[in-house]
Amino acid sequence: MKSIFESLRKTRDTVFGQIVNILGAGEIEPETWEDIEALLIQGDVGVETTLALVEGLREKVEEEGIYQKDRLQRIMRDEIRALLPEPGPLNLDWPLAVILVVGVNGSGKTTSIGKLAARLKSENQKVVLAAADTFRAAAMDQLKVWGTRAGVPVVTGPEGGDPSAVAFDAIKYAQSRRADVLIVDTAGRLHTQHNLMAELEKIQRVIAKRVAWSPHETLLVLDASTGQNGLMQAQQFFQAVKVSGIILAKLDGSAKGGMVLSIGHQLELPVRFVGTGEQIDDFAPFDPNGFVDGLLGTT
Ligand SMILES: Nc1nc2c(ncn2[C@@H]2O[C@H](COP(=O)(O)OP(=O)(O)O)[C@@H](O)[C@H]2O)c(=O)[nH]1
Ligand SMILES: [Mg+2]
Repeated sequence: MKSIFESLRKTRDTVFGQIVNILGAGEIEPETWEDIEALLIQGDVGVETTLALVEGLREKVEEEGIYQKDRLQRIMRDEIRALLPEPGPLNLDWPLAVILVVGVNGSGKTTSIGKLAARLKSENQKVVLAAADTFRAAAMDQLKVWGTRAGVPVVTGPEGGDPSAVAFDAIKYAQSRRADVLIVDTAGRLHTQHNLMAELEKIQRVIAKRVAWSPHETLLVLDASTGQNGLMQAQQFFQAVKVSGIILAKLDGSAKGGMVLSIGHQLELPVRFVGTGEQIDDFAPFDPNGFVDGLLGTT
């Protein structure tokens, strides 16, 4: 299992570690702020979040009468931490909790669902998966493979069939088996973006009609290697479904871990889990404190 600290190595080495270097000895000068700003933007923190962060730092520095650079590091840590919403537990305390998983093609939905299923199962939850990505038969097969790995049943439908019908069948199946959690996989690409969003809306509607207050969680999977582009994609999904949290896949090997700051600050969504590799246990609940330590190299 790859740790968060290890998965953040590239982000740390190329961006945040450089900031820590800037914050060496000497006095704070106007260039200090410019350098920090440039590195944050380069590190996929996003312009809006970068400006807010640097503004916050400058205010603190003024308030506390600090003029030495080496004192900035602690303030930086606190300011970054303050941008990240507390994840809290998943909203799963229902007779049957339904988790809808959305995201663009290749972002890591199916893999993350497999990992999440294994995790929930290890916590003694009875899990069922719904293969509502009927667009390609291979997508359903892939979920079946993950279902086998995780040891949980997968409900599928015919290729090209109605994904809402699969969700509907899976709900009936899960209820008859008295399952605790149903996780619904969805397509990330259809003939048009409009079709995709209409389909997701419909799945959401069908689920909501069958199970009270559901979907209880709608998790958007973002690929950590896409940085700020991933955030732009996220906005499109907001038009169709009510996203409650983010799964950040492929954090391992990405230098764009800084995007987590703008997920918190701009999207105002908690990151729930991070994917740190292709194995079933390369998956961890998001811990904001551990994440900030991983970014800055503080332990
Ligand atoms: N290194 C790494 N690869 C991942 C991770 N999550 C998914 N992948 C890979 O990303 C590719 C796309 O994943 P998939 O789950 O099929 O995406 P989907 O199209 O959104 O369902 C696959 O090759 C996965 O093995 C991760 O956390 N780390
Ligand atoms: Mg998939």
